[in-house]
Amino acid sequence: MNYNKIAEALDTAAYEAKPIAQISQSQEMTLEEAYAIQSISIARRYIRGESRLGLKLGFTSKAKMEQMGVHDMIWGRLTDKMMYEEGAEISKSDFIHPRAEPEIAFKVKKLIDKEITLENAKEYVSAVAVAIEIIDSRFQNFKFSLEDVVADNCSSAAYTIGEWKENAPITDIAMSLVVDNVIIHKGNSNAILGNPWESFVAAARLAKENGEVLNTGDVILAGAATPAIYIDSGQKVSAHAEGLGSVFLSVV
Ligand code: OOG
Ligand code: MG
Repeated sequence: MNYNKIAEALDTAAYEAKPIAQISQSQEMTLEEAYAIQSISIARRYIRGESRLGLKLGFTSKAKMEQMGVHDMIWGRLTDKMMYEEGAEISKSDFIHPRAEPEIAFKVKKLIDKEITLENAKEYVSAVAVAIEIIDSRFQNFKFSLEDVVADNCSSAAYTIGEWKENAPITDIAMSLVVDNVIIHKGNSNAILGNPWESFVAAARLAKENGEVLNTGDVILAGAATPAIYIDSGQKVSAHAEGLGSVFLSVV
């Protein structure tokens, strides 16, 4: 398998907003190979000048696993180019078939260089916030195997984060995804691994296992609490989380 070639095809598909065929349709790929391809593809972004801002987890809720037919937690990288200011306009033509989902974001307080637990996780988080993640699979028809989506940096495309809150509770809070004032999906933060703090603990573990570091100021996206929805030009998309407030993007 030519890792470089596949990484380049995925990176170009994202850059040009043109979908490609699933890798798994033409060749076998292990999960390890998929993560290696993800690294190479993201390195191409770093070479273009993007910088890493943090990590995201995916398929941390049943709602998402069932929607996408994939059943294992995955992780990917977030870069500064993917970050949009709260309330920003995002241009649909920069994406292939973008979808939005409501998320919880963590801000890392200090370097994490060992495994952490549910009991001490809060010591490593300076603030939490509600967020919208825009996912945009680089594969045709948004269809993929677990290995495909891992190689594709877990469909990461864009995100925006609401006001950071230092001590807001995030367990068992209501969350929703709203388009033009219509509630599209409702959920609860505990849909994320039973408790969204588990997602932060998992991010620290996965980072350590994979030679990534969680640095002061990094952003961690916990994974969506509800299914995602396709978005379109002219829409105002917002995510809401009880006690954290809301955040929106305008699609143009
Ligand atoms: C993969 C990304 C999953 C989440 O929050 O579960 C994800 C996808 O659905 O395309 O970001
Ligand atoms: Mg997500």
